[in-house]
Amino acid sequence: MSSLPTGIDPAWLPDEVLRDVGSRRVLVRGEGPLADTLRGEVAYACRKFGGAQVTGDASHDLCFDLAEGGDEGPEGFTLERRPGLTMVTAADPAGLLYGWFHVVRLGESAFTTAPAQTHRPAVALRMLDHWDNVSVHPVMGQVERGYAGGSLFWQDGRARGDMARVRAYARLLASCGINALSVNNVNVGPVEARLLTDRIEEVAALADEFRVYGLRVHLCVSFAASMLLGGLDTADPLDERVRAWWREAADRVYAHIPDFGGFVVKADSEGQPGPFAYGRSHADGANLLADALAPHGGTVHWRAFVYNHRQDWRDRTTDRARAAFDHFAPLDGRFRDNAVLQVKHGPVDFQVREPVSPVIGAMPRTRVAVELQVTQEYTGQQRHACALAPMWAEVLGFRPEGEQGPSVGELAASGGLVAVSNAGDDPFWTGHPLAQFNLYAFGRLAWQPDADPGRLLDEWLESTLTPARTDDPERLRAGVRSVLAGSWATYEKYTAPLGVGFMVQPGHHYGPSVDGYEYSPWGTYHFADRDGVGVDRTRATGTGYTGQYAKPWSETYESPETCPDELLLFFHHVPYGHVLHSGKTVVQHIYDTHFEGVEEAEAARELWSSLADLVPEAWHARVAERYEEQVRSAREWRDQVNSYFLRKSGVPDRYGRRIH
Ligand code: BDP
Repeated sequence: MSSLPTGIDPAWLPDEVLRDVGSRRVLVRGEGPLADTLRGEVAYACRKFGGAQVTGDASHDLCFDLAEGGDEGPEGFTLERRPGLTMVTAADPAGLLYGWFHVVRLGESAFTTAPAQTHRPAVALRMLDHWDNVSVHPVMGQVERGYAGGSLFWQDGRARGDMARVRAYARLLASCGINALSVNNVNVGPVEARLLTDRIEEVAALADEFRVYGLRVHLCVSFAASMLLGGLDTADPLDERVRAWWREAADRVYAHIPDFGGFVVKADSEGQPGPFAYGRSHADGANLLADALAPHGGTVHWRAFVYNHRQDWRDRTTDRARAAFDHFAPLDGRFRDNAVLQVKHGPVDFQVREPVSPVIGAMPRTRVAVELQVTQEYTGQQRHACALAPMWAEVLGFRPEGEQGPSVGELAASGGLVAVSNAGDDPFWTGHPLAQFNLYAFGRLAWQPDADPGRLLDEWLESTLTPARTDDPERLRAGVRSVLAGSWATYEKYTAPLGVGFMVQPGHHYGPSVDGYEYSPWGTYHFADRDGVGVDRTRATGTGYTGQYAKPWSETYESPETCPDELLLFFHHVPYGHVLHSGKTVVQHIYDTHFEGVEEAEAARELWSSLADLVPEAWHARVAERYEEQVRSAREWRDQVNSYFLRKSGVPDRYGRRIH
């Protein structure tokens, strides 16, 4: 029986939330590692709160049982109440384990008022990518774009010896529905490349911890592995020696990890090797690895984040936003069944506001996974509170073909929902304690893409800071909702305006630098001049990017009249005096939102400080410290962005506020 990790740091699922289930008599039926994990959960909760785990015919008031013929599907479960008995049934033990976490979330109502209900994940693959390096990178640190300390998996150049923390992480992830993860960086360094071959045992040790909570482990591999590790002189996907090398590599991996999930590949992107070097397509590249994995039931996740990062900024016809579609849409139908194209949700790079990537709707004959960024690279780096669930809910609800077509959440069911994790070995897991909500919400949205972000926030709050056990539950609830629910909108207000993106410090991407990337080759421009700002991506006069969308979006975005305000500068270069649908001019909107954003951040800081009596001290202090930095940084953004546009445009603020 697996034992539960105890005494590990604050996150959702503190012991306290086990009280309602831990005081019952609980029966678990079913065999195998996941059923054992469930028994371990039950035993732990009952030990803490005076209940009992019973066997055989002994009387009980909570029962987990396998049942055939239900409509839960794999991983789903049904909960029913009969007089004196709450029953959870599922087709497999994974469903029972998810059912357990659901009962924990319901708490007492699972035994009193909860109606009969069936839950099944809408998306089969719900995955986290970790951009963790085994060794510490001189510039990026150990976790690329990580803001929560070092890696949870790798320590002192090896897989961690003490796996208690890894096990606790597996538990947290399972409790919010995540069932897969990759354990190393997509930018595969020479040390990390060897995880595929002579260091596979370290990956196997991690897989052992995750397996018992129903998570399959994946590995990022270098497309050039046949050269780097295999001593071949080529990585050409059509070369028979290369194909044989990958087959053997996959065979070895599965000999160590029978339920290995598959490979994740970043190729021909930001310096990573790829099939272009051999004149081959990305379908050829992906299929090479898919074929090696196929006999074992593995999947290759091939990333669509392919673009030229050495652009000539003076050439306004090159458009980074176009790149993924230009590369991949023509390849639709050419990928193997066990190849998944993993597409970032926006066309550029995880900005605070982007349109949905046109690739997602353009590949009907390809399995597509949608990639989100839980780690807050461009959204405040876990120093700013920025709850991203509302953004993701918008993305997942977007319908690329208009109202009659499927949503992004529905399209992602073919390949999965994937996100870059924000967790590390920080005591609060995510650096900013409130950033835990992003991790939690991602898992829950991957399970149910149309879940309401507000409900998820409440769920997370109830199972983390347990307001019901405090002196003033309503004040705590209202306070946390108020600081988090609108925090993405607040962040957007004081950073890059109207969808234009970037304006961040180059390299580390924290804090403002309006022209930071303006004259660099990365393809992330705002084109502000004395007359106006924004990127003309229209078919009529710009880069033609709007033409990558199906109707109605191709038309909606083409015209500044119909383009939504929040994306105006993503699609159009407009004069500062252009009047938005809101009735404001672009430049006045910039001034107003930047003042408002700072005021909102200041108000959130004050509100948080008023919750000191209701939140554990260490938690409260850590968040308070982050708010100091958020307010400082928000003011810096406001001052730089506003003064930049005042100087460029020469248009004064209509309210005469001081602009530095
Ligand atoms: C960008 C990050 C970079 C990642 C890249 C990726 O700045 O560190 O390697 O995405 O997704 O956002 O591959």
